[in-house]
Amino acid sequence: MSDYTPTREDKFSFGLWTVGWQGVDVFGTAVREPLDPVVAVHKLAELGAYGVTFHDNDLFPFGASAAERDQVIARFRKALDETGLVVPMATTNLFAHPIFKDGAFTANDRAVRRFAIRKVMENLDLAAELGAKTYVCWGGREGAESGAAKDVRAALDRMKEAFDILCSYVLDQGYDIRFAIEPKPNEPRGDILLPTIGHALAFIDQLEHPELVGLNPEVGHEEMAGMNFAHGIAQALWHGKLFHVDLNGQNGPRFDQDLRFGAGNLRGAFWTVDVLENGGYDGPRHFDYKPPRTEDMEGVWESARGCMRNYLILREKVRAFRSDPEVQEALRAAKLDELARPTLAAGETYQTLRDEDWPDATIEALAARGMAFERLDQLAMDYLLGVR
Ligand code: GLT
Ligand code: MN
Ligand code: MN
Repeated sequence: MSDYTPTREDKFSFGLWTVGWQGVDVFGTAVREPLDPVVAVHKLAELGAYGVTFHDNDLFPFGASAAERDQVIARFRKALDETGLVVPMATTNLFAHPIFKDGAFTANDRAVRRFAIRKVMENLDLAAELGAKTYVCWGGREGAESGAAKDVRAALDRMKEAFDILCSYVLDQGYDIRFAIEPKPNEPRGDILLPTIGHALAFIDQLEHPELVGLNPEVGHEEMAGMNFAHGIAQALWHGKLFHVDLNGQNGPRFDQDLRFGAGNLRGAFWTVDVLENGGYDGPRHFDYKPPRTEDMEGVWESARGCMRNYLILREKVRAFRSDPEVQEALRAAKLDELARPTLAAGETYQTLRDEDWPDATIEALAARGMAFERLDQLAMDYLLGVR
Protein backbone atom coordinates (compact mmCIF):
# COMPACT_ATOMS: atom_id res chain seq x y z
CA MET A 1 0.00 0.00 0.00
CA SER A 2 1.41 3.42 -0.93
CA ASP A 3 1.14 6.49 1.26
CA TYR A 4 -0.93 8.09 -1.52
CA THR A 5 1.52 10.91 -2.08
CA PRO A 6 0.87 12.39 -5.52
CA THR A 7 3.69 12.75 -8.03
CA ARG A 8 3.90 14.69 -11.30
CA GLU A 9 3.35 11.43 -13.20
CA ASP A 10 -0.16 11.24 -11.75
CA LYS A 11 -1.01 14.33 -13.85
CA PHE A 12 -3.15 16.10 -11.26
CA SER A 13 -4.17 19.64 -12.12
CA PHE A 14 -6.33 22.32 -10.48
CA GLY A 15 -8.05 25.45 -11.72
CA LEU A 16 -6.90 28.70 -10.14
CA TRP A 17 -10.59 29.36 -9.51
CA THR A 18 -10.93 26.23 -7.35
CA VAL A 19 -8.46 26.75 -4.50
CA GLY A 20 -8.90 30.49 -5.13
CA TRP A 21 -12.66 30.41 -4.60
CA GLN A 22 -13.46 33.00 -1.97
CA GLY A 23 -16.81 31.47 -1.13
CA VAL A 24 -19.08 34.07 -2.72
CA ASP A 25 -22.41 32.36 -3.35
CA VAL A 26 -26.01 33.41 -3.98
CA PHE A 27 -26.61 33.92 -0.27
CA GLY A 28 -23.31 35.16 1.08
CA THR A 29 -20.22 37.23 0.66
CA ALA A 30 -16.58 36.18 0.51
CA VAL A 31 -15.28 34.20 3.49
CA ARG A 32 -11.65 34.05 2.37
CA GLU A 33 -9.10 36.58 1.17
CA PRO A 34 -8.19 36.63 -2.52
CA LEU A 35 -5.51 34.04 -3.34
CA ASP A 36 -2.51 35.27 -5.30
CA PRO A 37 -2.09 32.98 -8.37
CA VAL A 38 1.64 32.90 -7.64
CA VAL A 39 0.99 31.53 -4.15
CA ALA A 40 -1.49 29.02 -5.62
CA VAL A 41 1.09 27.78 -8.13
CA HIS A 42 3.75 27.28 -5.45
CA LYS A 43 1.37 25.57 -3.05
CA LEU A 44 -0.11 23.25 -5.73
CA ALA A 45 3.38 22.25 -6.81
CA GLU A 46 4.31 21.53 -3.20
CA LEU A 47 1.20 19.34 -2.81
CA GLY A 48 2.19 17.23 -5.83
CA ALA A 49 0.09 18.65 -8.67
CA TYR A 50 1.68 18.81 -12.13
CA GLY A 51 -0.57 21.43 -13.67
CA VAL A 52 -2.59 24.56 -13.12
CA THR A 53 -5.39 25.93 -15.30
CA PHE A 54 -7.02 29.34 -15.48
CA HIS A 55 -9.64 31.63 -16.93
CA ASP A 56 -8.31 34.88 -18.40
CA ASN A 57 -9.91 36.76 -15.50
CA ASP A 58 -8.48 34.47 -12.82
CA LEU A 59 -5.18 36.10 -13.72
CA PHE A 60 -6.13 39.69 -14.57
CA PRO A 61 -9.41 41.55 -14.06
CA PHE A 62 -11.93 42.09 -16.85
CA GLY A 63 -10.89 45.25 -18.70
CA ALA A 64 -7.30 45.21 -17.43
CA SER A 65 -4.87 47.43 -19.33
CA ALA A 66 -2.18 45.81 -21.48
CA ALA A 67 0.48 46.85 -18.96
CA GLU A 68 -1.44 45.34 -16.03
CA ARG A 69 -2.01 42.16 -17.99
CA ASP A 70 1.65 41.81 -18.98
CA GLN A 71 2.80 42.31 -15.42
CA VAL A 72 0.45 39.66 -14.03
CA ILE A 73 1.39 37.18 -16.76
CA ALA A 74 5.10 37.74 -16.15
CA ARG A 75 4.69 36.93 -12.43
CA PHE A 76 2.60 33.86 -13.24
CA ARG A 77 5.11 32.64 -15.80
CA LYS A 78 7.94 33.09 -13.30
CA ALA A 79 6.05 30.97 -10.76
CA LEU A 80 5.55 28.27 -13.40
CA ASP A 81 9.26 28.31 -14.24
CA GLU A 82 10.24 28.15 -10.57
CA THR A 83 7.97 25.21 -9.80
CA GLY A 84 7.94 23.32 -13.10
CA LEU A 85 4.14 23.36 -13.06
CA VAL A 86 2.60 23.21 -16.55
CA VAL A 87 -0.57 24.75 -17.99
CA PRO A 88 -2.36 21.85 -19.71
CA MET A 89 -5.59 23.79 -20.20
CA ALA A 90 -6.94 27.31 -20.23
CA THR A 91 -10.42 28.79 -20.60
CA THR A 92 -12.34 32.06 -20.84
CA ASN A 93 -14.58 33.72 -18.32
CA LEU A 94 -17.71 34.24 -20.39
CA PHE A 95 -20.08 34.29 -17.44
CA ALA A 96 -19.19 36.76 -14.67
CA HIS A 97 -19.45 40.18 -16.30
CA PRO A 98 -22.98 41.62 -16.74
CA ILE A 99 -22.38 41.81 -20.51
CA PHE A 100 -22.78 38.01 -20.53
CA LYS A 101 -26.10 37.96 -18.66
CA ASP A 102 -27.81 36.37 -21.67
CA GLY A 103 -24.84 34.29 -22.73
CA ALA A 104 -21.77 34.80 -24.88
CA PHE A 105 -21.72 32.72 -28.10
CA THR A 106 -25.52 32.53 -28.09
CA ALA A 107 -26.51 35.88 -26.58
CA ASN A 108 -29.49 37.28 -28.45
CA ASP A 109 -27.54 40.54 -28.69
CA ARG A 110 -25.22 40.22 -31.70
CA ALA A 111 -22.71 42.74 -30.36
CA VAL A 112 -22.23 40.61 -27.23
CA ARG A 113 -21.48 37.55 -29.38
CA ARG A 114 -18.84 39.47 -31.32
CA PHE A 115 -17.23 40.70 -28.11
CA ALA A 116 -17.25 37.17 -26.63
CA ILE A 117 -15.54 35.48 -29.58
CA ARG A 118 -12.90 38.20 -29.59
CA LYS A 119 -12.31 37.67 -25.84
CA VAL A 120 -11.73 33.96 -26.46
CA MET A 121 -9.28 34.62 -29.32
CA GLU A 122 -7.30 36.98 -27.10
CA ASN A 123 -6.95 34.38 -24.37
CA LEU A 124 -6.18 31.65 -26.92
CA ASP A 125 -3.02 33.60 -27.72
CA LEU A 126 -2.02 33.44 -24.05
CA ALA A 127 -3.01 29.77 -23.77
CA ALA A 128 -0.78 28.92 -26.75
CA GLU A 129 2.05 30.99 -25.30
CA LEU A 130 1.87 29.06 -22.04
CA GLY A 131 1.74 25.70 -23.83
CA ALA A 132 -1.88 24.73 -23.15
CA LYS A 133 -3.12 21.93 -25.42
CA THR A 134 -6.78 22.07 -24.42
CA TYR A 135 -9.11 25.05 -24.39
CA VAL A 136 -12.27 24.52 -22.35
CA CYS A 137 -15.57 26.17 -23.24
CA TRP A 138 -18.10 26.11 -20.44
CA GLY A 139 -21.22 27.88 -21.62
CA GLY A 140 -22.75 28.53 -18.22
CA ARG A 141 -24.73 31.56 -19.39
CA GLU A 142 -25.82 30.05 -22.74
CA GLY A 143 -29.44 29.28 -22.06
CA ALA A 144 -32.71 30.69 -20.77
CA GLU A 145 -35.17 30.86 -17.90
CA SER A 146 -38.27 31.03 -20.10
CA GLY A 147 -39.63 29.58 -23.33
CA ALA A 148 -39.79 32.24 -26.03
CA ALA A 149 -36.66 34.05 -24.80
CA LYS A 150 -34.38 31.67 -26.64
CA ASP A 151 -34.85 30.19 -30.10
CA VAL A 152 -32.83 27.04 -29.48
CA ARG A 153 -32.27 26.24 -33.15
CA ALA A 154 -31.02 29.75 -33.93
CA ALA A 155 -28.88 29.69 -30.78
CA LEU A 156 -27.29 26.41 -31.90
CA ASP A 157 -26.56 28.00 -35.29
CA ARG A 158 -24.74 30.77 -33.46
CA MET A 159 -22.94 28.31 -31.19
CA LYS A 160 -21.73 26.42 -34.27
CA GLU A 161 -20.70 29.69 -35.90
CA ALA A 162 -18.60 30.58 -32.83
CA PHE A 163 -16.80 27.23 -32.80
CA ASP A 164 -16.24 27.35 -36.56
CA ILE A 165 -14.68 30.81 -36.23
CA LEU A 166 -12.53 29.76 -33.27
CA CYS A 167 -11.34 26.58 -34.99
CA SER A 168 -10.29 28.50 -38.07
CA TYR A 169 -8.47 30.99 -35.81
CA VAL A 170 -6.54 28.20 -34.09
CA LEU A 171 -5.68 26.58 -37.44
CA ASP A 172 -4.58 29.85 -39.03
CA GLN A 173 -2.36 30.70 -36.04
CA GLY A 174 -0.88 27.21 -36.12
CA TYR A 175 -1.76 26.62 -32.46
CA ASP A 176 -1.58 23.04 -31.17
CA ILE A 177 -4.84 23.47 -29.27
CA ARG A 178 -8.13 21.59 -29.27
CA PHE A 179 -11.41 22.77 -27.76
CA ALA A 180 -13.28 20.88 -25.05
CA ILE A 181 -16.95 21.66 -24.46
CA GLU A 182 -18.11 21.33 -20.85
CA PRO A 183 -21.78 20.36 -20.60
CA LYS A 184 -24.02 21.36 -17.69
CA PRO A 185 -27.81 21.07 -17.44
CA ASN A 186 -28.60 24.22 -15.43
CA GLU A 187 -27.11 26.81 -13.03
CA PRO A 188 -26.56 29.66 -13.45
CA ARG A 189 -29.17 29.64 -16.28
CA GLY A 190 -32.49 27.92 -15.69
CA ASP A 191 -31.69 25.67 -18.64
CA ILE A 192 -28.30 25.60 -20.32
CA LEU A 193 -27.70 24.65 -23.97
CA LEU A 194 -25.68 21.47 -24.57
CA PRO A 195 -26.84 20.16 -21.17
CA THR A 196 -25.19 16.72 -21.21
CA ILE A 197 -22.34 14.76 -22.76
CA GLY A 198 -24.75 13.30 -25.30
CA HIS A 199 -26.07 16.67 -26.46
CA ALA A 200 -22.52 18.00 -26.86
CA LEU A 201 -21.34 14.94 -28.80
CA ALA A 202 -24.17 15.32 -31.28
CA PHE A 203 -23.46 19.05 -31.62
CA ILE A 204 -19.75 18.50 -32.35
CA ASP A 205 -20.69 16.36 -35.36
CA GLN A 206 -22.25 19.43 -37.01
CA LEU A 207 -19.10 21.57 -36.85
CA GLU A 208 -16.74 22.45 -39.68
CA HIS A 209 -13.79 21.02 -37.76
CA PRO A 210 -15.19 18.30 -35.53
CA GLU A 211 -11.69 16.86 -35.10
CA LEU A 212 -10.69 19.98 -33.15
CA VAL A 213 -13.55 19.80 -30.67
CA GLY A 214 -14.15 17.30 -27.88
CA LEU A 215 -15.44 17.26 -24.34
CA ASN A 216 -14.55 18.28 -20.82
CA PRO A 217 -17.26 16.47 -18.83
CA GLU A 218 -17.65 17.25 -15.12
CA VAL A 219 -18.76 14.61 -12.61
CA GLY A 220 -21.23 16.87 -10.81
CA HIS A 221 -22.79 18.28 -13.96
CA GLU A 222 -23.75 14.87 -15.35
CA GLU A 223 -25.01 13.72 -11.96
CA MET A 224 -27.14 16.87 -11.64
CA ALA A 225 -28.87 15.58 -14.78
CA GLY A 226 -29.26 12.12 -13.24
CA MET A 227 -26.67 10.64 -15.58
CA ASN A 228 -24.08 7.95 -14.88
CA PHE A 229 -20.74 9.76 -15.21
CA ALA A 230 -18.63 6.65 -15.78
CA HIS A 231 -20.94 5.62 -18.64
CA GLY A 232 -20.82 9.16 -20.04
CA ILE A 233 -17.03 9.36 -20.19
CA ALA A 234 -16.84 5.79 -21.49
CA GLN A 235 -19.03 6.86 -24.41
CA ALA A 236 -16.97 10.03 -24.90
CA LEU A 237 -13.85 7.82 -25.09
CA TRP A 238 -15.60 5.53 -27.55
CA HIS A 239 -16.12 8.57 -29.80
CA GLY A 240 -12.49 9.67 -29.28
CA LYS A 241 -13.80 12.81 -27.60
CA LEU A 242 -12.62 12.74 -24.01
CA PHE A 243 -10.14 15.61 -24.36
CA HIS A 244 -10.17 16.61 -20.68
CA VAL A 245 -12.12 15.88 -17.50
CA ASP A 246 -13.39 17.86 -14.47
CA LEU A 247 -13.34 15.66 -11.37
CA ASN A 248 -15.36 16.57 -8.29
CA GLY A 249 -18.12 15.25 -6.01
CA GLN A 250 -21.91 15.56 -6.08
CA ASN A 251 -24.82 14.17 -4.07
CA GLY A 252 -27.54 13.47 -6.60
CA PRO A 253 -29.61 15.88 -8.68
CA ARG A 254 -29.52 19.17 -6.84
CA PHE A 255 -27.50 22.42 -7.14
CA ASP A 256 -23.90 22.13 -8.40
CA GLN A 257 -22.11 21.08 -5.23
CA ASP A 258 -18.54 20.99 -6.57
CA LEU A 259 -17.37 18.89 -3.61
CA ARG A 260 -13.83 17.54 -3.55
CA PHE A 261 -13.33 14.42 -5.65
CA GLY A 262 -14.48 11.28 -3.80
CA ALA A 263 -17.02 13.12 -1.66
CA GLY A 264 -20.66 12.63 -2.63
CA ASN A 265 -21.23 9.65 -4.91
CA LEU A 266 -18.28 7.45 -3.88
CA ARG A 267 -19.38 4.39 -5.84
CA GLY A 268 -19.64 6.59 -8.92
CA ALA A 269 -16.09 7.82 -8.23
CA PHE A 270 -14.80 4.24 -8.13
CA TRP A 271 -16.21 3.48 -11.60
CA THR A 272 -15.05 6.86 -12.88
CA VAL A 273 -11.47 6.05 -11.90
CA ASP A 274 -11.90 2.59 -13.43
CA VAL A 275 -12.87 4.11 -16.79
CA LEU A 276 -10.15 6.77 -16.69
CA GLU A 277 -7.46 4.24 -15.79
CA ASN A 278 -8.55 1.43 -18.09
CA GLY A 279 -10.39 3.17 -20.92
CA GLY A 280 -7.46 4.74 -22.75
CA TYR A 281 -7.53 8.26 -21.23
CA ASP A 282 -4.08 9.76 -20.70
CA GLY A 283 -4.91 13.43 -20.18
CA PRO A 284 -4.82 15.48 -16.99
CA ARG A 285 -6.82 14.44 -13.92
CA HIS A 286 -8.22 17.91 -13.43
CA PHE A 287 -10.04 18.82 -10.23
CA ASP A 288 -12.79 21.39 -10.54
CA TYR A 289 -14.30 21.73 -7.10
CA LYS A 290 -15.07 24.43 -4.57
CA PRO A 291 -13.54 24.18 -1.11
CA PRO A 292 -16.62 24.71 1.12
CA ARG A 293 -17.22 28.16 2.63
CA THR A 294 -16.70 26.64 6.08
CA GLU A 295 -12.96 26.29 5.46
CA ASP A 296 -10.07 28.65 6.07
CA MET A 297 -6.99 28.40 3.83
CA GLU A 298 -5.73 25.45 5.85
CA GLY A 299 -8.97 23.67 4.97
CA VAL A 300 -8.66 24.70 1.32
CA TRP A 301 -5.29 22.97 1.00
CA GLU A 302 -6.61 20.00 2.95
CA SER A 303 -9.42 19.65 0.40
CA ALA A 304 -6.98 19.91 -2.52
CA ARG A 305 -4.88 17.20 -0.91
CA GLY A 306 -8.08 15.18 -0.43
CA CYS A 307 -8.97 15.28 -4.14
CA MET A 308 -5.63 13.73 -5.10
CA ARG A 309 -5.53 11.33 -2.18
CA ASN A 310 -9.00 10.00 -2.95
CA TYR A 311 -8.08 9.53 -6.61
CA LEU A 312 -4.96 7.57 -5.66
CA ILE A 313 -6.80 5.41 -3.13
CA LEU A 314 -9.49 4.63 -5.69
CA ARG A 315 -6.88 3.93 -8.34
CA GLU A 316 -5.23 1.41 -6.06
CA LYS A 317 -8.58 -0.25 -5.37
CA VAL A 318 -9.52 -0.33 -9.05
CA ARG A 319 -6.19 -1.93 -9.94
CA ALA A 320 -6.57 -4.54 -7.21
CA PHE A 321 -10.14 -5.26 -8.35
CA ARG A 322 -9.17 -5.68 -12.01
CA SER A 323 -6.19 -7.94 -11.27
CA ASP A 324 -7.96 -10.19 -8.73
CA PRO A 325 -8.33 -13.72 -10.25
CA GLU A 326 -11.69 -14.12 -8.53
CA VAL A 327 -12.92 -10.91 -10.16
CA GLN A 328 -11.68 -12.12 -13.54
CA GLU A 329 -13.55 -15.32 -13.01
CA ALA A 330 -16.66 -13.38 -11.98
CA LEU A 331 -16.33 -11.24 -15.12
CA ARG A 332 -16.35 -14.39 -17.23
CA ALA A 333 -19.33 -15.75 -15.31
CA ALA A 334 -21.09 -12.46 -16.07
CA LYS A 335 -20.22 -12.96 -19.77
CA LEU A 336 -18.19 -9.79 -20.25
CA ASP A 337 -15.89 -11.69 -22.60
CA GLU A 338 -18.93 -12.62 -24.68
CA LEU A 339 -20.06 -8.99 -24.88
CA ALA A 340 -16.70 -8.20 -26.45
CA ARG A 341 -17.31 -10.72 -29.23
CA PRO A 342 -19.09 -9.61 -32.42
CA THR A 343 -22.64 -10.91 -32.65
CA LEU A 344 -22.04 -12.36 -36.09
CA ALA A 345 -19.11 -14.71 -36.71
CA ALA A 346 -16.80 -14.16 -39.68
CA GLY A 347 -18.62 -14.90 -42.91
CA GLU A 348 -22.08 -14.79 -41.34
CA THR A 349 -24.76 -12.36 -42.49
CA TYR A 350 -28.24 -11.43 -41.34
CA GLN A 351 -29.39 -14.35 -43.44
CA THR A 352 -27.57 -16.71 -41.07
CA LEU A 353 -29.75 -15.34 -38.28
CA ARG A 354 -32.90 -15.63 -40.42
CA ASP A 355 -32.08 -19.26 -41.11
CA GLU A 356 -31.45 -20.19 -37.49
CA ASP A 357 -33.84 -22.51 -35.78
CA TRP A 358 -35.01 -21.36 -32.30
CA PRO A 359 -36.80 -24.16 -30.46
CA ASP A 360 -38.86 -23.08 -27.44
CA ALA A 361 -36.62 -25.07 -25.12
CA THR A 362 -33.54 -23.05 -26.20
CA ILE A 363 -35.35 -19.77 -25.58
CA GLU A 364 -36.58 -20.92 -22.20
CA ALA A 365 -33.11 -22.06 -21.18
CA LEU A 366 -31.62 -18.66 -22.12
CA ALA A 367 -34.40 -16.83 -20.32
CA ALA A 368 -33.80 -18.86 -17.18
CA ARG A 369 -30.05 -18.13 -17.02
CA GLY A 370 -28.88 -15.75 -14.30
CA MET A 371 -26.26 -13.13 -15.16
CA ALA A 372 -24.22 -13.33 -11.93
CA PHE A 373 -23.85 -9.55 -11.75
CA GLU A 374 -24.55 -9.35 -8.04
CA ARG A 375 -21.51 -11.42 -7.13
CA LEU A 376 -19.36 -9.30 -9.44
CA ASP A 377 -20.63 -6.07 -7.93
CA GLN A 378 -20.18 -7.33 -4.38
CA LEU A 379 -16.51 -7.98 -5.14
CA ALA A 380 -16.20 -4.34 -6.19
CA MET A 381 -18.06 -3.29 -3.03
CA ASP A 382 -15.72 -5.35 -0.88
CA TYR A 383 -12.75 -3.51 -2.39
CA LEU A 384 -14.45 -0.15 -2.00
CA LEU A 385 -15.36 -0.85 1.61
CA GLY A 386 -11.83 -1.99 2.35
CA VAL A 387 -12.52 -5.55 3.38
CA ARG A 388 -10.84 -7.19 0.41
C1 GLT B 1 -16.98 27.54 -13.40
C2 GLT B 1 -17.76 26.27 -13.63
C3 GLT B 1 -16.90 25.11 -13.97
C4 GLT B 1 -16.17 25.28 -15.25
C5 GLT B 1 -15.18 26.35 -15.24
C6 GLT B 1 -14.65 26.57 -16.63
S1 GLT B 1 -15.66 27.76 -14.45
O1 GLT B 1 -16.46 27.58 -12.10
O2 GLT B 1 -18.49 26.01 -12.45
O3 GLT B 1 -17.62 23.92 -14.00
O4 GLT B 1 -15.42 24.11 -15.47
O5 GLT B 1 -15.13 27.70 -17.23
MN1 MN C 1 -19.56 22.26 -11.24
MN1 MN D 1 -16.10 22.36 -14.47
